Amino acid sequence: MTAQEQIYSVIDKFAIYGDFVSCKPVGNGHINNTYRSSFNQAGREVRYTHQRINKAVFTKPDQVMENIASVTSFLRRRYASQGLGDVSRRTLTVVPCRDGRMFYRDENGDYWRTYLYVENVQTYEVLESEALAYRLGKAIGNFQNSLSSYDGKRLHDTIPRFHDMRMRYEQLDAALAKDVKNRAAGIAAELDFLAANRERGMVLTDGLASGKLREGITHNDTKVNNILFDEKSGEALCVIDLDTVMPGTVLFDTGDLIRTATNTAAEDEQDVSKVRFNFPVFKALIRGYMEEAAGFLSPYEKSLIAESGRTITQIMAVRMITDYLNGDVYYKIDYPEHNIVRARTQIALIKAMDAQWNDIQQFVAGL
Ligand code: GN1
Ligand code: MG
Repeated sequence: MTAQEQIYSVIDKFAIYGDFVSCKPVGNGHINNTYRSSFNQAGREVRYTHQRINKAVFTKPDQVMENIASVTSFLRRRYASQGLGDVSRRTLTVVPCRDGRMFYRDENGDYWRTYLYVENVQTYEVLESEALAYRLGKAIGNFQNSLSSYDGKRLHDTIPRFHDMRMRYEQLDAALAKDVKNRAAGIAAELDFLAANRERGMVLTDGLASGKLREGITHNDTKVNNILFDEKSGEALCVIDLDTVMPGTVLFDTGDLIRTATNTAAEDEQDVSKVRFNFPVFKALIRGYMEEAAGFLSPYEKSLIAESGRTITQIMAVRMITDYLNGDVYYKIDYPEHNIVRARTQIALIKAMDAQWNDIQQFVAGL
């Protein structure tokens, strides 16, 4: 079987009508494999996104799909009831299998899913424009605000304690104790930095445990390149990559948004001198965010907005270094140093935030 025939045998399980034209791998996720297909439906081209779900990371793909279906159908109803147009471009649409299931399990035990492809959109790895940052902040604020009225059944914890800093540090400790690749000695400075910041990093985890932070719905991966911008209007339209929607504090998402939108460099920039905290972008981002989120955030949540950006950047550094020490078993890598390069950009970003910390806090407090 050729690669096209192989992929077609999977795609054919989904309730797609029309004639198959082509399919190719796309995307730059660290976890799943993504493809885009094109069909000829009665003379019109219709495109779809297909993904093979990483079963080492998502051990309960059926629960992942249940979460996604719950959230997307809630959002679709809400956007429609608000009279918003273009609803199928504002949230992902799951295309079920011909047998009605939301996923297909192939002969290797791999799980696949299909979405309508959202046309005429653009994504960004690095955000330079304040106008786009403002729209991005609004989109995530709106996403959180919309889901704050979610009334369906509680979502599954598909990756338990996903953003639990205590657990992530315990995983780092375990990786360090084994040091299977003898890499620890070469990254003493990074390990020292993480050790010095350990207690401070617990604020969101402890807040959830004590009830000072409310449990809501979290996307858990609101990095800039997971938001689709309309090609024409520039509106931040759709939040994609819903694999990790789970119960959690909304600040996980606010934090990941800050982490990725304010970094002047890519997550895996090798030249750390290019990593700076983009203050004008941060201001625009949080202005847009607060327009949507101010109404439902508690005073305590508001007080932790900037801290959430620092904390989520830190948890990424912890996870990337853990994977580096474990011999790169979790994230996809393109070269042996990839994980430590990613971690170094995170640490550089935290240092850049710290250099302007008072101004950052003052700006948020002043809103
Ligand atoms: C992974 O799905 P993807 O590749 O965008 C990771 C996120 C990290 C992100 C860092 C399930 O996301 O938690 O923030 O990489 N997803 C999972 O870029 O671990
Ligand atoms: Mg993801």
